[in-house]
Amino acid sequence: MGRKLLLEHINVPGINTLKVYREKGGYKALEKAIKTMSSDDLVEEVKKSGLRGRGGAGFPTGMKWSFLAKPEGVARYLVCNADESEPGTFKDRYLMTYIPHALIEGMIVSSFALGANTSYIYVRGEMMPQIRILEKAIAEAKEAGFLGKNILGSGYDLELYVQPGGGAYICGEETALLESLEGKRGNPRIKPPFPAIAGLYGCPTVVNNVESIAAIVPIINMGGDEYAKIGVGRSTGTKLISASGNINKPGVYEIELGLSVEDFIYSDDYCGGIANGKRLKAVVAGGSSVPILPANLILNLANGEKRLMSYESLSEGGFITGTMLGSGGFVVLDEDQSVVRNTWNFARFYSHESCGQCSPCREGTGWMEKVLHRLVNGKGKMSDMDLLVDVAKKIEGNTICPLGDAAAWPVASAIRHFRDEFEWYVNNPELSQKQNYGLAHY
Ligand code: L3W
Ligand code: SF4
Repeated sequence: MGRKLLLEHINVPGINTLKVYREKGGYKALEKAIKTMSSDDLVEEVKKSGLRGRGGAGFPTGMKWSFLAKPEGVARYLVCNADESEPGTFKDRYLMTYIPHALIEGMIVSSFALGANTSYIYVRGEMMPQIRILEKAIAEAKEAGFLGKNILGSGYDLELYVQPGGGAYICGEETALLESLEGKRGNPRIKPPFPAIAGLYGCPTVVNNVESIAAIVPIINMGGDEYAKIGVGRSTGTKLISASGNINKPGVYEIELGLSVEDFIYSDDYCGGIANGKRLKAVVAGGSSVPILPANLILNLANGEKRLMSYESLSEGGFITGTMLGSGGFVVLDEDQSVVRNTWNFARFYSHESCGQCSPCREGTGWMEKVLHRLVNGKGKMSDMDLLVDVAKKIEGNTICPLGDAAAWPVASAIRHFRDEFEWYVNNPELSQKQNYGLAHY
């Protein structure tokens, strides 16, 4: 088992309360930051840690913080992206439910580092229990003098608000989130300008994921250099993984980056192997927005190499053989699962969630869904696979926000790695409507 920095005390009864959280060392990072460190020291520590955004893109957090514009007399904001909606991803909800003060402490330390006096946690609208939990934790922190005016006698003031989200997946895209927070429809903005220059109400804003902000607490407690010793290469620290699908032990796990994908799937410390003794067919490693990774690119690699749970190893070979660590939504498919049906399911999701601003995404996601629908219903043609790849290529890189790419990659990669399975649906129209492809094929 690797080190636990975020979930070390997750099973301690009452860890959701301020009292128990403090007994376990909570709010020490805040005291250290506010009493002994400057804004610049804090940004430097986060840079040294090598922390990369845990929401999906993996952008270096310290670098993002250092991009924040600081014009005289203009407010700055920190906004936490808690609009967790990526299929297969439930780690932020877990953190907010069971150890909410980890996020609140991270928010206060990070707001102090960025010079923000008003900060927001934008929580997915469906997560009402988590919204209440966070509001309670904020009230406790305020009562203890960790929020509000003159925090711990430092002269620093911070108000922290929880905002329920607009109820659409696209509101998790950072600029759509800011639009929604401003009370408008959650449509993504064209970047640049990035939020670091013009974000909430046109002011400099940092948007960070829940897990990224919670990770600031151990980074300040242990120091950026120590944090950077965990992990592999440019993938430093620990990462929460939401594991689901055909595994024996679904759940949220904290891993040290650099663990092998094989160990993560088969070790009893984590997923505990494939359920019912089946064989591994494929993994979708980073929520639904990433290319699918077939078993032959995970197990028994040449020269005994290992595919690692890291930003680099999962994107090795780029779009051709790689996937992405993304948000850490790790969905495992066994030999009985149909990649074609799975791909259609994802396509349906993106077609429904496209905000419709750009034509390639609005039209392309709809067409991919329609073509995949006819394939799984035994009405597909041999030319459909090339048609799907063509549509995916026309979406990729031609849209305002990453939802377009996120819709295109799973389709294109599924056809690349599992074309025979798509062809089976065309050649077996009768069976394809009734029978699970996996069972029929293997
Ligand atoms: C200032 C520059 N800031 C980049 C900032 C930018 C953003 C961050 C990363 O997409 C991914 C997506 C999904 N000056 C900057 C700069 N920044 N250059 O860096 O930006 P970007 O555009 O690479 O990504 P993104 O828009 O944050 C996120 C993938 O995550 N994903 C989705 C997960 C969704 C959830 C959810 O449930 N809501 O987790 C999953 O894999 O496909 O690739 O802050 O401003 N020059
Ligand atoms: Fe909207 Fe899709 Fe364009 Fe993103 S890529 S702005 S979701 S239409």
